[in-house]
Amino acid sequence: TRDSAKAFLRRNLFVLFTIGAVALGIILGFALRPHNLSLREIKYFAFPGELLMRMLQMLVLPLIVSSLVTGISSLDSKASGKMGARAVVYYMVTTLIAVFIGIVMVVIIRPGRGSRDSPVVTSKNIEPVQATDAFLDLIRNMFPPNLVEACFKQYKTVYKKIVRTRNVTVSLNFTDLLNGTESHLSVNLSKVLHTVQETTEETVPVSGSSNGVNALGLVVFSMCFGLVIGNMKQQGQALRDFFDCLNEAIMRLVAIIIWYAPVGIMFLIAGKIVEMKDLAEVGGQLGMYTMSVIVGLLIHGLFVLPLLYFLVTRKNPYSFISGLLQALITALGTSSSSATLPITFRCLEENNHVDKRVTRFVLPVGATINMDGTALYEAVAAIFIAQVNDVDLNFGQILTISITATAASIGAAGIPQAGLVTMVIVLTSVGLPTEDITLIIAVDWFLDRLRTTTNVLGDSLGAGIVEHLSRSELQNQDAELGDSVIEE
Ligand code: DAS
Repeated sequence: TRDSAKAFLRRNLFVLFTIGAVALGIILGFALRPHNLSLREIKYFAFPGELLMRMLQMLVLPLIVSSLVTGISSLDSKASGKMGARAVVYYMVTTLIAVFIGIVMVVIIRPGRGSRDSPVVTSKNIEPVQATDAFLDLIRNMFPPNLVEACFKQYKTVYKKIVRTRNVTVSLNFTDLLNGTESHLSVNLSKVLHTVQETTEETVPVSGSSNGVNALGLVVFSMCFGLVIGNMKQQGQALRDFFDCLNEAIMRLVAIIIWYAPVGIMFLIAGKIVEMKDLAEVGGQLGMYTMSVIVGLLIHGLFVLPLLYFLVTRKNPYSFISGLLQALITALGTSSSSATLPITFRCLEENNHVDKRVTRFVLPVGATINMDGTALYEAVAAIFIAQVNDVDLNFGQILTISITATAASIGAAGIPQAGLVTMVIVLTSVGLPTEDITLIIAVDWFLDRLRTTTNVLGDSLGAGIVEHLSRSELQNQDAELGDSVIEE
């Protein structure tokens, strides 16, 4: 009992310590705002947070490879095939539910309403990219070399069109819902998009594609490699031991970094709060849009996913979620599900005791292609932009948005604001003006954190569900292992 009390304290004391760090980060951020620090000063101030991101990113690629290779090679191909199928079905079902929730929210709340006069864009000589081209382009680029690069290329094409029509100034006249006053938002597009491009360029290398390898391609390679050495029986034993040891070593590094995480998260949050625009600038429509996304994510993350977990496992989902708090807070702080992956592993294996053969297989794949929060967000944002442009979407277009939002979430890398980049696909698929992404940028840094947390929650509950559904295969494997040990 002394050990269990110690473990309980270490786990919960630590989570409380991290929650305290988040609160401190928020206080520190608001305390520093009046000092109007320059971007450069903010970068230096938030460096301890950047340090945490880089430490975690350093682990992501070796962790994905070692856990997938070890996980798959330790299962016979029949078991891993069944487990993989269960994981993919779970990913698709939960992502489509998330998109559906998003669409219901944005249609009911209608944040984009009230733009009495349709937006007046002074010069809109930007022909929308044909929806079919964008969609076919997306399918063609779905797999390596790299969907993120493909979206970025797409994004750049659109961006060049906009910049070519230099100094396009979008002036939107709409009633500010909260204050009921006439609002007028005019923004010099090329300048803002340039900033967005810089930000995106800055974040895209972070996805582990900095050394030219992209996470999605790596997942596919590691799964194939794991299957092959898993079938090499004795001959592949040395490699299996190597990757098993590599995985163990990475997890020990995580155990060290996790003690620094609260400090890093504190500075990440404080830095973002210092940098964010004045909330007063966030017009009424944007406030309603933000609320639509938040309510949608809460419904999906706190009701739908836990209900699904309960229906399948008959266990209390909230005690399972209480073991994930450290990972959820890290996702909130880093807004990167890839960077959070090492901590997600640790929470599931140490706190929730999920079988390593399941986590090593399901988590790296989930963190790369299962993003419920992002899918929900892309659907809400696209329909919000349609509402602001007084475009009435028909059923076919809403269906297209559902499909492209799902595809865009699969393609989004687990890096900060990846969802903003892949949003281009969804907007072009229904011919909506992609430059209107600038309308939602002001709140994206905040919504990104919430949707990333939902992504991590979806992956983690998925691991619990897949483990429950695969318990017979796992028990058979244990029995076989047991027999082989007795034979030896
Ligand atoms: N930040 C992404 C992630 O890490 C999600 C997104 O940008 O939509 O999951």
